[in-house]
Amino acid sequence: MKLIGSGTSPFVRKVRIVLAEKRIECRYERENEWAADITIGRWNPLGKVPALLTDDGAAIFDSRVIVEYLDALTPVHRLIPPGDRARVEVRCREALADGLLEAAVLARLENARPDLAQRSPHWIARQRGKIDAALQAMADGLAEQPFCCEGKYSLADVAVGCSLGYLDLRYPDIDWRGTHPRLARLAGTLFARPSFRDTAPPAA
Ligand SMILES: N[C@@H](CCC(=O)N[C@@H](CS)C(=O)NCC(=O)O)C(=O)O
Repeated sequence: MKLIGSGTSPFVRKVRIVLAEKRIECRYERENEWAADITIGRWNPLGKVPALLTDDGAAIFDSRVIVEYLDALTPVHRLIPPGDRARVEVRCREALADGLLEAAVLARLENARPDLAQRSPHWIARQRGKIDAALQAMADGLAEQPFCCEGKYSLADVAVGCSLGYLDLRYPDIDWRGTHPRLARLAGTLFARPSFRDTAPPAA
């Protein structure tokens, strides 16, 4: 198998962490999703990383589909629980963390417009509001548990950890550790895991 991704994409990081946790061998090919000569469109018509190429030639894209595929590939360290209710809870927490990331990426792109007059403060504030709301919901959901769902490490923790790691990388001004000590505690545990350490994005 081959994973195509970039070193700073939090969605790629989520897949790499799942690969590591499940001890699945996979080649990793770096692609800059913003480069002019990008080839990812061959595998994902949306032109986004990550994409996973399987040994039988299939291309799987969207990190949520890829991690589901990987989790089912081997029973080693299941990250998505089998029961309907627990599975939906884990996937919903993952969707929340991914949604935070989508808002963070949109606000960052808006802020990066070279012409200041083209930047929409309203749009940026709207996305920042989603980031704040997602952080609050993550902290509320965590409460005093050691991990996001049923006190057990799961895909929800992988996704939440990736979203918090991305805020550290791109939004150092957001003091989520100060405002949400519960998330800080969770991140302390997650960021110490080898799977997180080995996939840490390069410093901004
Ligand atoms: N829902 C997708 C999101 C993937 C995504 O947005 N990837 C970004 C990098 S963080 C990308 O490739 N952007 C390039 C573009 O939008 O053209 C997933 O979970 O895989």
